[in-house]
Amino acid sequence: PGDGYEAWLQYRRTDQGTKLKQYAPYCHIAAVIQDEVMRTAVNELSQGLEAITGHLVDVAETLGESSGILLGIFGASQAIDEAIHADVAGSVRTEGYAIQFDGRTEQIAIGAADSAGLLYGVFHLLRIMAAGGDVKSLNRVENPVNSLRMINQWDNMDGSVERGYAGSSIFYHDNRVAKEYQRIQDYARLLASCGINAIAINNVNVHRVESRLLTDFLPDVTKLAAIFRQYAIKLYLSINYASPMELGGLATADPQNPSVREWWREAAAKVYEAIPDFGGFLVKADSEHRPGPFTYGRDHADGANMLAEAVKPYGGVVIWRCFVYNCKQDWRDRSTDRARAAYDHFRPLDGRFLDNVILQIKNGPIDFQVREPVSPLIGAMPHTNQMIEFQIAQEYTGQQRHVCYLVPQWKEVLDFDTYLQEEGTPVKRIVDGTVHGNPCNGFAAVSNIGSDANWTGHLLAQANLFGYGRLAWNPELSAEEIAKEWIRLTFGSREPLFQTIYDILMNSWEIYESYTTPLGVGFMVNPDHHYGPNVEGYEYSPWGTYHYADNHGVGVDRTTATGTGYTSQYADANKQRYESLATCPDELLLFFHHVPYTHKLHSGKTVIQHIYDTHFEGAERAGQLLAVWERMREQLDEQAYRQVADRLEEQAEHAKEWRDRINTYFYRRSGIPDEQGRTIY
Ligand code: GCW
Repeated sequence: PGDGYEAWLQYRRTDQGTKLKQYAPYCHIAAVIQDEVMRTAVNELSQGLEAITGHLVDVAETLGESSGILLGIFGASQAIDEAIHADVAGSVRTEGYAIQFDGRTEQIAIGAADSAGLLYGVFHLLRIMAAGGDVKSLNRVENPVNSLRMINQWDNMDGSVERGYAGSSIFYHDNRVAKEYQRIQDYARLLASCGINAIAINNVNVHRVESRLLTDFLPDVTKLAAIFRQYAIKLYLSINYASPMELGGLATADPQNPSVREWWREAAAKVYEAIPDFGGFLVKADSEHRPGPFTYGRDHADGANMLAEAVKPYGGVVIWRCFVYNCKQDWRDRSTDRARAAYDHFRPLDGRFLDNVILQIKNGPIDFQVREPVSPLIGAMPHTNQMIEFQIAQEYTGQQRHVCYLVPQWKEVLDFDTYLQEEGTPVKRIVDGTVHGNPCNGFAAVSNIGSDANWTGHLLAQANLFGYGRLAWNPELSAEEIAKEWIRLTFGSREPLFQTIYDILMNSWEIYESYTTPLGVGFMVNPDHHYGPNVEGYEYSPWGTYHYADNHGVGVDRTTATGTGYTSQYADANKQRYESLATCPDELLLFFHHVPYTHKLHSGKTVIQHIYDTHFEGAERAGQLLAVWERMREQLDEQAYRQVADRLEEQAEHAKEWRDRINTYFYRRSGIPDEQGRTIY
């Protein structure tokens, strides 16, 4: 794939320099362009078809008797109403589409209820064609399962990206909005092509300059909104809760203060005047030193509702993050458990939030670790809109220097049965709104892109961005299908390359987990930047992320019987499962229990032997990734080969560092030798 810039939209098959003539009959498009998103859809389709087939494409208002592709909005296009049966059309919802092939006319019809649906339908068709797939059997309706499918940029205006591992920001530099509009548009296109429909363009940690995106920089923001609008993506801003003071010169940011409320109403009015379809505000408040309502003796509902009222007249929403915990904890204090914090803070507020507030909840109770249980807050507030937050950026999963395909992890989270309404209440059904029937819901995730030519630093990390979008659209897709789709579009389907990349992706999370933190205990990383092993890096810090390893054992007792009581935040079936050593799954053992090194896992191994074995095996498997990749050299474009090879080389070395640090630490603590007598220092 060359430098990787076109990602999964290359539309040229790397495995057969030849164009795909089989699709030439479809190089006629009929559409009556009604708005800019529809224009985008038509442009994407004609450019895509030209790239795929090598034929010129013509666009007209009708197809007549010719074969080709018909695009139209139901009720507005007679041709589409004739091509797609009313019953089928009736099952297409907002942003959905029907796509079908008519064998008699040799026409492909894409019909939708709105132009966004057409755009998604076009990308669907292009995905099939670019992979050389069969269009003659097309006959389906697709509706997005989640209404909000959002990306959070953690970009700062100085050009840095918080937890960014792929260069600098494409949105800002030198405390200004960057004027690289083409790049931003190319990003919008990538996002829309996998189903994303919302973006917050600045870091949730909003500092002084970024606060002014709401005011001084509004003309620039308006320009960015216009770029994303073409791709049916709504723009949101992260706001600084203390803006009425920092920007407005008020003496307080108290949500009950009338001048504060007025300040926000005016601020919202100005934003909506400039950007009538503005999405709303994303807020990190009273978290990690950010200001919030606590200062004034108010709670999160007071704070969120004040903002919600300000955007309500325009149909805007407030997305309020639940990543709230005490980051100045005393490590000596064994009664405070960071894992409990989100639930303890928010659950009592259920029913108090306005209906245009959405709580954004991280998938796990701690912080995007390689392994965590599912946050018990998800689904626990039936009268409140909720959305789930994932992190595509690999902060704790190798920082895009190690390969770690995260879709399998996300799938586990989405499929997790909360038992909140008896058996069969998985996270995905809560997040999509079906369980509680709440109006606003969906997915958010921290982006993994930056100014690097290939967007994500590690070329294989593109699969995570793509996979996130596809999963937000339809959480039923499997990690395997998504991986295959991405590989086909990015590298083609030639063997053995295809299978090799597939195996690398599908094994990568397990490999990464095996040489890093064991059995769900988390952290053990270097403070601040979070890259690389440091077993006690956070052990005596105020951040609440401890493992309590001593000479006898390791792990956090979060049971209700003898520990922090965190297990009682789950519905009974899950509480029982985690509470008891007999049923707690091995991979989460140390998250929930403090056990001796000699404790036997369900696997039959002792904890200490498990640590040794996984670390030796994990580092070895990391080394093999490089070896298999090297064998693919002939089949790959040199640039793409190099890029991944360099990272795999670093991973292989760094995995050894992890192995030796972790093994040595636990060997010195426990004094128990490895059964196999391998080298531990
Ligand atoms: O994962 C942690 C990160 C912080 C981040 C915070 C959050 C944006 O280390 O860099 O801040 O989470 O999610 O707010």
